[in-house]
Amino acid sequence: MNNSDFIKKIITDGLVEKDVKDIAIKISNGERISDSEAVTLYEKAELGLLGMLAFDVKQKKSDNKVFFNRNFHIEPTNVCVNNCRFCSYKKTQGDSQAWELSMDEILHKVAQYKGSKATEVHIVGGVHPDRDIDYYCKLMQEVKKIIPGIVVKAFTAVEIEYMINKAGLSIKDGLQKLKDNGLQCIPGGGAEIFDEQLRAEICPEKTKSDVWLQIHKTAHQLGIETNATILYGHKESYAQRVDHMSRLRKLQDETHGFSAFIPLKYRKANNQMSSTGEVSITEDLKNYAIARIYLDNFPHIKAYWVMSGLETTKLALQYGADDIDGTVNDSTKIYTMAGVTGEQTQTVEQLVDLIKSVNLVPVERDTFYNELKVW
Ligand code: V47
Ligand code: SF4
Repeated sequence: MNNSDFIKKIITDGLVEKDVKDIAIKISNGERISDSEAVTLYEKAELGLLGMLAFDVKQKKSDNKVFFNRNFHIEPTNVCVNNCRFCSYKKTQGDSQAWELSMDEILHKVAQYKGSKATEVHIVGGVHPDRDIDYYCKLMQEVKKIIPGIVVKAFTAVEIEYMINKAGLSIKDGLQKLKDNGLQCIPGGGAEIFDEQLRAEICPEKTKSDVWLQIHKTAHQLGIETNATILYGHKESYAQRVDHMSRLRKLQDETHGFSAFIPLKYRKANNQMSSTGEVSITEDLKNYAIARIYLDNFPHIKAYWVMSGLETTKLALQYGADDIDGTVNDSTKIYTMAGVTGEQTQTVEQLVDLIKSVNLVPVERDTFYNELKVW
């Protein structure tokens, strides 16, 4: 009896409600579930069952493998023209916690990784009012001069929209210009929650949902792979989480340009939505599992260890995630400023041990999921 048959037997013999049972059988047969079925899973399915189903889906996609890479972040500035209510990171110019690194300061940070085995630099920050597309093009060129082989994964759709508009370019021409100057992959930030009404409440100034999707669609058409995120665990309903994933699943059917989906749990410290609180770890696991099941056309689900912490990351690997991001090297402040405590850097050996501790196989990858080494 294979895994899926075993799960089907448990579902059929066990005390699972009829509607959940029907959806579970569909999943173990490899069929796509509908939006309303995903909402039913959120509302009624038992966590253990979701874990079994999601792990089976993950195994069919990536076998026993769990991916990670050697990366570091550069955050040029936390000065931002927007004012997202959940953001603990943004500061106004002149604030004691604001930083605006000069080109030289950024390049000095990059130079520290020359000769290291890092394969990716992840550059994101606030939307600075005085910086433009030419500044960022020059930055990417200079980074490549220092470490020619490094992959530049940079700028959320929010930063990209601002620099392209400022330059008076179309999305296509702006992205082409960024690509010509070194942009190879776009991270998944800025997606937050696509529901227009809730988005207007929690991040009214930010790139609108259809523009975020249009930027990623155009990137895919130009051959730039991207990621997608969801910010969950604040004021959103289950239907709004599913609506968010539904828009991503539709776009992915068209372009196949997304590599990974990254659920980001809302963290409450030092921002304007603190009274909302944070959801539990069981809610995190449920969310990883349903994302893995629902987004059947996404190759990878990432449990970003910097955000979720090492213990929850281990659990997430049993609930459908197959990627944990990279070494990071204490180079991002987004989460510490939002109250995440714990490790901010992991050696390759520590990431390998984390994955092995849940009996899965660590695979070091590059940005595009080419396998570099099975550990
Ligand atoms: O878009 C901001 C989130 C994102 C908070 O593509 C918060 O591989 C929780 O997108 N609580 C940026 N989340 C980070 C991001 C990312 C990170 C790692 C890897 C990749 C990738 C992408 O951080 C923002 C926003 O959704 N965020 N504030 C907060 N208080
Ligand atoms: Fe600016 Fe990003 Fe913070 Fe929003 S989440 S205020 S866009 S830095």
